[in-house]
Amino acid sequence: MNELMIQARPHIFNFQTDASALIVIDMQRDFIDSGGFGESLGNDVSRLQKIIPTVKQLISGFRDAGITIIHTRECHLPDLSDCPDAKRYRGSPGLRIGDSGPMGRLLVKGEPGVEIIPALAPIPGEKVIDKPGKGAFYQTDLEGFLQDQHIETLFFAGVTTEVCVQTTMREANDRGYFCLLARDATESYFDAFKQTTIDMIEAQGAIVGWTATVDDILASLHV
Ligand code: TIU
Repeated sequence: MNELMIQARPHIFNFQTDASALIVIDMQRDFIDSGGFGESLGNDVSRLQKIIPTVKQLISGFRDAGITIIHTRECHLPDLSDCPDAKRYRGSPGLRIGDSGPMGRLLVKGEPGVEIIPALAPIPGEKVIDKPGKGAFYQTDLEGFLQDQHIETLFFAGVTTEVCVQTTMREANDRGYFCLLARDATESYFDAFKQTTIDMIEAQGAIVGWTATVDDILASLHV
């Protein structure tokens, strides 16, 4: 497979499609729709809805190019045995993880709020990783899956930029993966946090990884 090239920041990013995967982080109703976990924390969830079209475009392009796609969902077992008190009793949200809201129990596996939004739903064959942490490597089979598939390069999209996306990207970077964040396919509840996260990732010669626009990523794939 030929090496492809993206006009990325802070400099050009090279990758091979057969050694790459796209990880779409937590595009779940609980973060994006009204009445879920994100809103219970006091956030304006409509902010995250802006990126749905670009994430969709990115997923379609990767599907067309035959590149591995992985979706993650932040969620817990119904008995909350994988949700430490330090997470559940953080702050003073309107509803806590495990409490019942309009989309079922917040961040509990099997409940409607945990589902990925219909516009970005996985298709058969795409891996879905349920994760109890902010990072997708913590207490999941992600690392083994990537090793089995001989993946070296990870593309990232999803929410929120500075929480689950950045945590997962840092975990991946430490494990030796080349990481690129699609800057217009990620969003935060806070403008400044999104921008600062992108700046941090790119700084010091791509200390955590590279960033690029969805158009530039897809241009490299000729899709
Ligand atoms: N998926 C993810 O980022 N989980 C969060 O809790 N994010 C917040 O910004 N709260």
